[in-house]
Amino acid sequence: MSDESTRAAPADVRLDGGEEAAARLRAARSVLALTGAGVSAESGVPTFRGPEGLWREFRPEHLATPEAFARDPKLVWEWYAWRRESVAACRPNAAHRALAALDAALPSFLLATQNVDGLHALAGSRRMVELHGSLWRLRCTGCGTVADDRRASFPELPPRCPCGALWRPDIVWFGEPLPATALERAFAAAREADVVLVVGTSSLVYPAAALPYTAQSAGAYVIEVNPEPTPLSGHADVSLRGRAALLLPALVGRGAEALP
Ligand code: BJW
Ligand code: ZN
Repeated sequence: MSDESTRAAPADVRLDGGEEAAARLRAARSVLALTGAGVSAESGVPTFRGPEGLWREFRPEHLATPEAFARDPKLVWEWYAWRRESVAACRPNAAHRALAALDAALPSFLLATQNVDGLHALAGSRRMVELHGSLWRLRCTGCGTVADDRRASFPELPPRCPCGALWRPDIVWFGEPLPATALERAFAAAREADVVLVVGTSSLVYPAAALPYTAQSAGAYVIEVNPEPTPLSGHADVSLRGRAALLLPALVGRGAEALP
């Protein structure tokens, strides 16, 4: 999927309420970025909620829970096989690249993503935790082996580990705990951050949604980037209304000029 329409932010792009945000980012020593499905929307990856969301067609409790997998692993795997195939054709957009540039420029930085699509890593982000797992990893329900897997298709669905038990996607479903080390790193970064960038998330799913509040309580300046208001909007120090692939390059570009 091309991102030509979003490759360059116009030089005169207006960041309503963004001057202060850019200045805070320019002055920041330690930044936490929290991203959600909206950051990949302009790469062609569907979001979960909203008019075009994945869950307009599929009920989450039918597919994204351990109970659903126990009831019908083939159905759940068909959904994931379809998503792997469609996401494999998607490429990072200007928002992913802007966050990779911040990673490269700042002394202290962490990207905590809720996304499972792998596009941040493809864009070059390095200091990153995947809070909800990855579409590109499998976990054995028997022996617990975790394996990277980018196969375009599987010989049979549901796929099986060499030990004979079923593979499941290494993704955090509702009611399951988030990976402990990733979560600890994210909350530690939230407590240390001068600035938190919250991009493309509905801020509904916990515990990830708690990160900006933790950071703000510890003194951080919170910048939200989202075309729609969310439950965080009234609490963020500034809420920039617009598409991530347009606003982030402008915000980070201005901030990046003076970064050490
Ligand atoms: C753009 C844009 C553009 C569009 N540019 N923006 C407290 C209160 C109530 C409930 C709970 C609570 N704490 C925990 C819970 C339960 C639950 C939860 O949060 N439920 C809420 C929904 C109420 N949480 C959990 O169950 C978590 N586990 C847990 O808490 O475990 C506790 C435990 C401890 C110890 C032992 C056992 C248990 C797990 C949560 C797992 C979330 N997993 C999912 C799906 C996985 C399936 C899959 O991917 O295959 O992860 S849910 C789904 O939502 C996915 C996402 O990562 C996550 C967040 O969604 P996101 O990214 O915000 O996407 P959208 O679609 O919601 O929003 C997109 C946004 O982008 C919108 O705002 C658009 O406007 C915007 N946008 N275009 C910028 N171009
Ligand atoms: Zn196994």
